[in-house]
Amino acid sequence: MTLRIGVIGTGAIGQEHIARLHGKLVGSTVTAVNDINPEGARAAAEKLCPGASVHESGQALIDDPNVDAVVVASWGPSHEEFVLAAIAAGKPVFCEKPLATTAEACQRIVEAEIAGGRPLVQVGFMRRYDAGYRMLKEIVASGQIGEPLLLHCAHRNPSVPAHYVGDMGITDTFIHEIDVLRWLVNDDYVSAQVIQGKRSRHALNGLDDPYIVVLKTKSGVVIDTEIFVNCQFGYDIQCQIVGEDGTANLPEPATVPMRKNQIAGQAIMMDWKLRFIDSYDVEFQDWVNATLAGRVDGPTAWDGYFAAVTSDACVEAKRTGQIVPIETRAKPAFYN
Ligand code: NAD
Ligand code: ISE
Repeated sequence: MTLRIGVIGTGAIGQEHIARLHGKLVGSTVTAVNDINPEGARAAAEKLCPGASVHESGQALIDDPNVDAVVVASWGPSHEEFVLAAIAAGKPVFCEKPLATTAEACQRIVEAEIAGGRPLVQVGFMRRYDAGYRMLKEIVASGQIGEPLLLHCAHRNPSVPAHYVGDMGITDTFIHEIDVLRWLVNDDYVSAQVIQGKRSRHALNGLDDPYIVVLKTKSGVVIDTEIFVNCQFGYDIQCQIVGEDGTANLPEPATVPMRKNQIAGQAIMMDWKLRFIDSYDVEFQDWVNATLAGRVDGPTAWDGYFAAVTSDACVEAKRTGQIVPIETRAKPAFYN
């Protein structure tokens, strides 16, 4: 059986996902697309999934009888509307991160999914599917480095586009660490603190850049993460776990060591699309397989809600300079 998918949002990641869902992966095809920029949607369909319907609205795409499941890859503020509409139509929906831009909006999605009575929502936290993070998780779980005590992480982008403003360093960038680090150490967060760095001259649009976020978990693990989205030199993701008996680092992506022009070294990637390309493929193949089997196996709406509560606390901590508690509702049995 083939899963017929409609994709809302045909920008950077929408096009990446269309290409993998229409031709690269097994068991899926893209039958419909939509974007608020209709020209962009038409061009993406022609190039990547010829013959797919180009709908004038996200709702029309969701209502299309030739769409079995929906992928939401539009801007964050539009996610809630489309995920709720897919739930109302009883269609499985994969939503790119963030699930929604506030914890209240994520809570509405959680409540709608529970009221519908069956799991339908998966959130695009693809780092859980990355081979490097999976190896790190296995090392933690095996006890080889003892209990994790501290984590030192960094999320660096060479630069960001003009529409990247305000607290997107947390809501759009750090949200990846918020999800994957909690999954890695199998613990939830209890507090957040943000320490501003000296502002880079490359930080435009009034952006604060760089800064450090410190999260503390229930069991006492302290996690510091540098967010630096104008670092210039590359797309650089770091994660070191300090355990009772040793340390473990996220492996660097495999690139060829070279010696040239008096330098011995390895190239650093510049583009997030390439850094996690394999994990997107694994993530979507897993989603297609589970959806065809009537399940959600990946990060759930509850994970999206938890990330949003944490992200809200980080934004508050950044604004106030205080240590802000992270308090969520009790996890519904539906997500156990
Ligand atoms: P983008 O700006 O390149 O593309 C977004 C597209 O959505 C644009 O074409 C825009 O016209 C369209 N759009 C916006 N609002 C819409 C609406 N109401 N209805 C229909 N179309 C709408 O952005 P992007 O980099 O592709 O990011 C899209 C989403 O994917 C964001 O939520 C972002 O956080 C997420 N993202 C995830 C990853 C990841 O690694 N998982 C990487 C990049 C982006
Ligand atoms: C982007 O949306 C992503 O998800 C990238 O992984 C992240 O590095 C970047 O900062 C975000 O804007």
